[in-house]
Amino acid sequence: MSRVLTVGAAQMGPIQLADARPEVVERLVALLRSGAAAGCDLVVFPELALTTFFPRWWVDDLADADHFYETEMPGPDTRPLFDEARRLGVGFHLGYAELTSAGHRYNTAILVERDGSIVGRYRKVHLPGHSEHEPWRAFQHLERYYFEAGDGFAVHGAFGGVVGMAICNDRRWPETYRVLGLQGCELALIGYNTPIHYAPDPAQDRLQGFHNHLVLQSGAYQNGMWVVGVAKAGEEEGCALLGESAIVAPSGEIAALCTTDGDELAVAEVDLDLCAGYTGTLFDFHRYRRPEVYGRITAQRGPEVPAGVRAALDDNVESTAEPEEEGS
Ligand code: CDV
Repeated sequence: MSRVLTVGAAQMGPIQLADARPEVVERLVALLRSGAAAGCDLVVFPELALTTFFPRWWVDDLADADHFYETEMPGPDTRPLFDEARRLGVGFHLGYAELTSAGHRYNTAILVERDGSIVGRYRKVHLPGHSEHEPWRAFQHLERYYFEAGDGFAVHGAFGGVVGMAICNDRRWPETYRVLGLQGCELALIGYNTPIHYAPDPAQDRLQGFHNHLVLQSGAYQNGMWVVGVAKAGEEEGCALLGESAIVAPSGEIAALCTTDGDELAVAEVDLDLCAGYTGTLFDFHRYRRPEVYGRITAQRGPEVPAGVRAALDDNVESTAEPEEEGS
């Protein structure tokens, strides 16, 4: 059986506060149709693809933001996307804000097969930003206020292969790809909303595009998997979002790239059998990894410099200190 899929990275231009959900879904349906015309089996939409990136504003009462969340999937507004997917025989991946019946809030993505059935759901693990109002920022990044963290990375047997999901900031963490890779992931789908301005360290602003491709490409290569990174891009409510959505091969090479900041589809032929060229050789995890050597350290939350090394560093600080002047 052929394991070559045609995959579309369906980048979106900005979604403004005033844009109603049905209008946004119409844009998604239009991208899905473009995907069908290009022969796509799977179209990948960004993180929070149904709304503006609302964590950029503070609200005193979380309930005032309820309208940004989906309480069912599909719901009345999103059903046309599912219906069109089934009609066209094109699957999709969609990021959205989820509010559960128990009142939990997640930054979520789902994977939908070509028959319109949901085959997987993922809740973002690495939540960036802050949880308190920080008025000094040009705009907020309150994901830690609006969402609870998900609790794991899973893979799904879908589209004739092994498919995993991650969301935005997850893509910067090597653990994301490795945890997926250790479960045999061949195709990782990752939507993102990345402001070009990074308030805690603006020196990183000029590097946003470089860092984006750096992590997508290294994650793909070091784990022998295809990675599809898809942006919501452009000027959204005064905040410039990075585009440069890309489909990356297990070689680490970019196979398809978006070149605008608007709604745009970049398409690639994704041969899942290429993964084995890496996972069966250089990155044969079973043969070459040494989990018994790095297990204790990787379980730590942060750097814990061993006591002996800390003492040596402290000695070094003392020995390089300016000698005290005689007689002082
Ligand atoms: N939506 C995100 O997760 N954005 C982060 C920004 C805040 C750094 C990102 O990693 O792109």
